[in-house]
Amino acid sequence: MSHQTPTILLLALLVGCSADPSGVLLDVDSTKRLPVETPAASVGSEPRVRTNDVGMEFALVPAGRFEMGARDTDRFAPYSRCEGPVRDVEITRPFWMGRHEVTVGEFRTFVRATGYRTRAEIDGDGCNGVDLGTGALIRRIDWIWSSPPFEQTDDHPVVCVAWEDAVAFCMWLSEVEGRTCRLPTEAEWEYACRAGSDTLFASGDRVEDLRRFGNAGDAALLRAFPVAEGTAPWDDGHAFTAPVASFQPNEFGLYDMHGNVGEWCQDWYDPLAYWSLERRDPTGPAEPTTWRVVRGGSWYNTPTSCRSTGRHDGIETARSITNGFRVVVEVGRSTD
Ligand SMILES: [Ca+2]
Ligand SMILES: [Ca+2]
Repeated sequence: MSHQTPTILLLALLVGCSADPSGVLLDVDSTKRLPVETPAASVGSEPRVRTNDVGMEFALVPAGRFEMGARDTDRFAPYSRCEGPVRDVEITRPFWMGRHEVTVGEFRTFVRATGYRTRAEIDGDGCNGVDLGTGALIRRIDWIWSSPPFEQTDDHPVVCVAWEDAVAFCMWLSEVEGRTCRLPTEAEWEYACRAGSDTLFASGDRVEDLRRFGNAGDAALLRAFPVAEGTAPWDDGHAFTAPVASFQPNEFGLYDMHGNVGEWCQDWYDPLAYWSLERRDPTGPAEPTTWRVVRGGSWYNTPTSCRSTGRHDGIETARSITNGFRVVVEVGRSTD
């Protein structure tokens, strides 16, 4: 039997750059816009994809340059002070990226193969979320990756996984793949999300265009969660997580970079990270901070929070019903 424990942990995770009223589930922050430089190859052409031995699909993201972050002139600038200054960033090597977030089914394969227990299970106190009736931030011990507070099939993105759980998955997959698998750097993530775009979303600057590309907080969420704020003025039919790849992919063939679940990245989070960002293949702050980067927003967030430049943060051991991850597979000289 589960019991509920009101907690202030989620609020304690709020840092720096937020202002999105519904962006508070795990950590938080938000908004802005920016410009980018398109990588020559692959934009506008058919994405190159592959499926690995455990059925995970990857798309090849080409090397290239882009402008990372949001400009001061961005209309969401008041919400995006941690998203600048804009940096000219070069991704010098192509990489394979999961076409979608890691699913419940894929995570189950990992657990069955290794006997792995997530941080939520080891700690025995479950996962962070909200009481859908009152909007109160709560944690329940029975909320773990295999039993979140909403229905999920194996095609849904896994949630209630901490950063360290995501890293453990990547380490296992590295052995399965025989090559380095890891979380994306924050720069790789934004570059892949933009897929050559320089707009608020890969779909353009209009918030309404996000409807085709991502599962954000919308009328469906509002029906299930009447106290939700800032929801999108449309109904995408998914109050909580949606099966991965339910929406359109971007130009790199990647699904759900905007919304569905927020995605853990490799980097430490620092609201001022861009002031000292390396130009080539940046990996974020050199010194540990308290948080790791989370990107893309989720089913619980407003469209604003799902922008290409939106940055969120979470403690490594924190787990939320809004957060999951996707995997990068490194390539060498060959892209096979
Ligand atoms: Ca939705
Ligand atoms: Ca996502």
